[in-house]
This record gives sequence, C-alpha cells and structure tokens, in this order.
Amino acid sequence: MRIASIETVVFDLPTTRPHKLAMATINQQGLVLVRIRDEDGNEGLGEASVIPHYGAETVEAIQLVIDRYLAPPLIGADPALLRNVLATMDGVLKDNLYAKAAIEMACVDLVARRMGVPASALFGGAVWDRLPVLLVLGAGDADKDIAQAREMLDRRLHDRFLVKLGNGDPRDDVARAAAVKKALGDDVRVHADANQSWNEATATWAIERLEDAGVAIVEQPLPRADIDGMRRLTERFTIPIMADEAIDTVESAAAFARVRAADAFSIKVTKHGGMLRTREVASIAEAAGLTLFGGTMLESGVGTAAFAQIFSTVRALDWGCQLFGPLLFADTITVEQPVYRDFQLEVPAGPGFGMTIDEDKLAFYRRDRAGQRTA
Ligand code: MUC
Ligand code: MG
Repeated sequence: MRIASIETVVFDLPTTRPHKLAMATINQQGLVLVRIRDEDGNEGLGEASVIPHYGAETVEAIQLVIDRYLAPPLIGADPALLRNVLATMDGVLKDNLYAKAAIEMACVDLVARRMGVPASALFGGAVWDRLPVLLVLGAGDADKDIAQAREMLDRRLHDRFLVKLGNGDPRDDVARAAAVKKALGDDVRVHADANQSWNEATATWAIERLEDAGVAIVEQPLPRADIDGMRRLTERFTIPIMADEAIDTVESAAAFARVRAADAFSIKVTKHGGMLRTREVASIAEAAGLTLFGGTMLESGVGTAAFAQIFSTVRALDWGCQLFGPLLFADTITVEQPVYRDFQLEVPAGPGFGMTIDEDKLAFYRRDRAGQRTA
C-alpha cells in the first residue's frame, strides 16, 4: 500500500447558537479536512478543527504546512507504517501537531478501511462501544445554560455538563457555576473549565468555592506553563484538577505525571499530534494513576469518529468525553452521522472511522482553495 495523493480542504461549519469560551465566541468553526488516497483509489480521512485563539494554530497555516512541507515527502510512503509516517513529518518540521495529527488520522482510516476493521483495532482494540458525552454550556449566562441543560436531559442527549469560566470577574464565574450545579442537582455532574485564565491566588479562591458548590472537577485553572502552580493546587484540593492546554506533547504529559501536577488529563488527538501519541499520553496517565477525559476541539463527523475510536481504547476514561461538536453544528459534511443516544456517543463500528464525505455538502462549505499533491 502506497500513498498516492494527499489533499487538504479548509471548510467552515455554522453553529446552531453562539458558543462562548474564554478565548472566543464561536458562530462558525474552521476545520481542515485531509483526504489521502492510495494507488488503488482507496481513501482515508483526517480532520483538524481549530478553536480561535485557543493555541498557535490556524486552518490556513495547517493547510499550508501540509501542502508544502508534510505531504510531498509522504507520497509513495506506506501509510500502515504509522511510526515512519510520524518520523518523516518530524524530520521535516518540528511541532505543528494538528497538521501531523490530521495526516496520521487519514493514514489510520485508510489502513483500517483496507483491513475491514474499526480504527481502534490498530491500537489494541476497543474496551468501550459507547462513551458518556458531556455538553459544554456556552451561553455565558446561568439561566440560559440551565435551560439548555434541562432540554438536553429531557432529550436524553447529555446528563453531564461543563461550565466555561475565565471570561470576566471570577466572582461572576463562580456564581454562574454554582447556580448551574444547584439547579441541576446531585445526580448531574458539572465540570468547570477556566482555560488558563487565572493566576494561582485567584484559582485558589475560586476552586475552594467551586468545590463547596459541588462542582466535580476544575480544568486548566492556570496558564499552561505553570506546572508548579498546578502541582500545588492538585496537592491542596480534594476536588480533582485536570490539565488540558498544559499537556500537548507526550513529553509534557510525562512531565505533569512525574510530579503529579494534575489528577486528570483531557486528551485530544490534534493536540497531541495524532492517534498513536494520544494513546501514549493515555498510557502515561494510566500508569501514573491519573484519570482521563476525552476532549474535543469541536470536530465535525470525521474528527469526532476518529477521536471516539482512540477514546474507545482507553480504560481509564473516567470522565467520559465531550465530543459534542456535531451537535453544535447546524450542518455536516459527512454522509454518516455520529449517533448520540441515552446520554452516550456510540463508537462508530467502522471500517476505519466509518465516515464518508458528502461531496455536495463539502463543495458548499469549503473555502475557495484546495491544495493537492499527487504522485
Ligand atoms: C477545551 O478547553 O476543552 C472544548 C469544547 C469547548 O467548547 O471548548 C473546548 C476546549
Ligand atoms: Mg479544556
């Protein structure tokens, strides 16, 4: 099996409602689709979704990096040799984890499809066939967040929620999270994510109150580089502290696990630079006795299916996942849709990621330029 072509397409999907995070309010989401074909015309799909101002990535840069630097040396390579694919890309460019992840995903999908197995089979096999799925409440207003959560409980889509903090006065943040938790009651788990917005003094003040309010876990309270601060908060509080932005490379995850600077990790395929590396981060966490949360960067059907495949192999996925991207978007570019039922996302049974592209939809949502590399 040889890679014959690697194509990138930037597309934008509208959301059903504004989604408010500390770093941006999202009305439409930019994504990069990667399509890899072998010499027999078989296709594998990968996807990188970019949350504005979340990190260093942009969809335009991802497309350029793939088209100009990462794709050419991979033409003719065997997509089944995933470690060689990663080494080739690392030899050309450092970092650029989202771009590398999207290419590696497409290799995984291509190979698993050709083998007729779900992608999870390439990573030791699934231990879960469905994943509890949390919804991020992004209205930025307690009453609206509570109303949305109640609607989701009624529709049996989500029975756990996450309140986004860090977008204003910490007192308002804490009051909003506490109001949501109080309204939803003991049976409904509520997470909080500050997306690096606080310093240690503010975080200490806020986490104490979030713990009292019954919030289950606090995600990334401090800036990503503050490993010492995260360690002190983890030691100080009973409520678990989760690292998200702080752990991207396998090495950064190992550094956090080594000094126990978090109780839990949020894992994401694009953030870690691919499915193999996500599996490695998960193994580090499991070996260190940490718990795991299947994170999202707001993927569409392709990325959601890919993330779900790797999350399905993670036994310590104690916090479930937050793969709600397809439910946030008003439309889709795939023929098949991820299935959400009884508060869970069903892990697509494959082969590969189990997703194919709806060409008309992609033509409609793509930006005006597609890059192409052909042997
Ligand atoms: C994050 O920090 O987890 C994921 C979902 C969402 O709404 O924002 C994020 C990023
Ligand atoms: Mg987060």
